[in-house]
Amino acid sequence: MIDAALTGALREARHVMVLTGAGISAESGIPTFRDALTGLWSRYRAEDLATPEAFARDPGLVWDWYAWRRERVRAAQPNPGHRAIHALASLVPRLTLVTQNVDGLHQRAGSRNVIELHGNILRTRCSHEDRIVEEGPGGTGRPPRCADCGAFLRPDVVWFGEPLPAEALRGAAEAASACDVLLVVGTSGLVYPAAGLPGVARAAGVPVILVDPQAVSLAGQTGVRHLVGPAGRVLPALLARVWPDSAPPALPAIS
Ligand code: BJW
Repeated sequence: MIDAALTGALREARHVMVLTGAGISAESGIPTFRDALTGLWSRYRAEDLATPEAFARDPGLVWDWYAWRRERVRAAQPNPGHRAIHALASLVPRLTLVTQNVDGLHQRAGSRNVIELHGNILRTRCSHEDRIVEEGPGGTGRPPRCADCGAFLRPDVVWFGEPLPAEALRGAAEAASACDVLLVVGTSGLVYPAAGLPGVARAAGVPVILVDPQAVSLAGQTGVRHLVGPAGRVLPALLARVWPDSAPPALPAIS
């Protein structure tokens, strides 16, 4: 329920942090990872596809799987949840948007300075030199090779067992302890270190608002308000309730 305490906390916040996961893009047709029927990990094994060991064992398989996912991402469009978060940036003095997603849909909805904790599937980097490279029109092999050193190219994403980009993680942790409200949207909270960020906020006394259709483990914690439902419906409704006069006209009112 969106009550006065919740609307007041958001209306008075000078710095809002938003942490998103795969759920924010579900309504754009991008599968989540752990949803029981439709999640990627219900059909594929993470160990076979999203680890450095898997890439070393079968680089062609991993490359093809990411090429398939990249096409889905290219064909997808941002949804009302992404657009509500973009709108929120103009309604609060400061917004830090941190995402675990690799799909770039926040940026395509208009959000700027997005902190990407797990990289971006549309970028490619050299597996040897860790340098971002343009794949180039002639990039045929499975995977194509780096024009400079000949090593395989790989998607610029963070696999299990790999460190997150240090600056992104530092920025996210700083924002989690310094913000006035943390909005957590569409993440199961099972993958660390991103899953530790709400704990950083709670330890600093920051109120947490969770938007997720499921009762994920964060839902029952002290200081956490859970708005149950899909982000594409809940976030526009939340903005319309907190800023009835200034929310963009496209945002629906709630009863
Ligand atoms: C909706 C919705 C709608 C649905 N609206 N909501 C501490 C404890 C235990 C383990 C570890 C630990 N620290 C580190 C680890 C190991 C590991 C880890 O966390 N393992 C656990 C799984 C056990 N972490 C790592 O390995 C990380 N690296 C690391 O720690 O390095 C240390 C190191 C330091 C120095 C040197 C070397 C190493 C790396 C983690 C990388 C994660 N990578 C992936 C793949 C990215 C690339 C790709 O896309 O293929 O990232 S895995 C996958 O999970 C992806 C996601 O970003 C991440 C999180 O998933 P997310 O977003 O939460 O999705 P779901 O599906 O889980 O949840 C979706 C939610 O949406 C659900 O709640 C739904 O209900 C909801 N929903 N529809 C709103 N319409």
